[in-house]
Amino acid sequence: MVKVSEGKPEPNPNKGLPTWTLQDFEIGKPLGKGKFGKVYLAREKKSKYIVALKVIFKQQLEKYRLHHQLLREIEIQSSLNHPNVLRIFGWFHDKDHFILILEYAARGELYKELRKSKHLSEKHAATYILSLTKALAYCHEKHVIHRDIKPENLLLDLEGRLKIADFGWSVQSRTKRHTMCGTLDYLAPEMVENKAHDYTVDNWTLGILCYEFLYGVPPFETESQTNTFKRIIKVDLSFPSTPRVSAEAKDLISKLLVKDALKRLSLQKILEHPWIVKNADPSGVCSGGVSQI
Ligand code: AK3
Repeated sequence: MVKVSEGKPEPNPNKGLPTWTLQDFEIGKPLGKGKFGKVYLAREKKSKYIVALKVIFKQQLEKYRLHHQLLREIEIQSSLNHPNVLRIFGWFHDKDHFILILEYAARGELYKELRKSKHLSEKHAATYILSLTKALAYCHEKHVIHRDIKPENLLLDLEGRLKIADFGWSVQSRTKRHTMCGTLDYLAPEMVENKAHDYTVDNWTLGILCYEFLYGVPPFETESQTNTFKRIIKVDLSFPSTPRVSAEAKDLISKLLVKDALKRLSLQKILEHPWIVKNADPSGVCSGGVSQI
């Protein structure tokens, strides 16, 4: 992959390397619709290599002035190499589109699996949380904060291995950061209140996801943004009696959904947590079926 300098594309960013065009690919079925465009299954004609192509409308990028953000995503994601982080192989553009060449995740969005089965078994939930924790520990080591982890951005490969995707809102930073917007459900209190934040926002999100995997809904969901905001800043957390969830799982969630960012369980401590140790498959592979009930 090609490195892009932060914010400014080089006059010829591909310097001597082959530049891809849409003609190099056979385009297959659409895999999903995201912000700013569609994702297609595709095959590179010469190598027959299967990839996913995310086609982004330039007009949309310009409207929201997000060019620099897309280039930052490409730079950050191409510097990451981890089994639980979706690879970006390259990018190109034509008159109207930016196209990202991505690793294909054959089993698609975890979100769909969660909606289909309502909630996951403790085994599967713990395995996904373990994979996510490992991926985030790797990202944080490289000073990358994802900041937009939610079920829609979690993909599954053919074997059911979790892949974090879409680093569009990520930052590479050693210091505290401000800003951003979007759906509130997965955001830490310091982010919804627009305060300075650091990599511990991703730890909060792990608590949210762990809850959602086990109960099927995020913990602070309400009918309105205002009320979700209020519940997040109060950390208004409760555990329904159904589905039945183990005390150890609730213990982990309670230690992640902590208002004081410094007191949230560290990623290392998550790896050692009894619920993870007891339930997670260290290989990270989740087979076809989902709920145990
Ligand atoms: C299987 N699906 C950033 C901006 C604007 C692979 C867009 C499968 C899939 C698949 C992005 C993305 C993505 C990965 C997942 C694509 F910065 N990286 S999307 C659904 N099923 N296999 N990929 N989906 C910005 F300007 F704001 C617009 C982006 N970035 O969309 N990145």
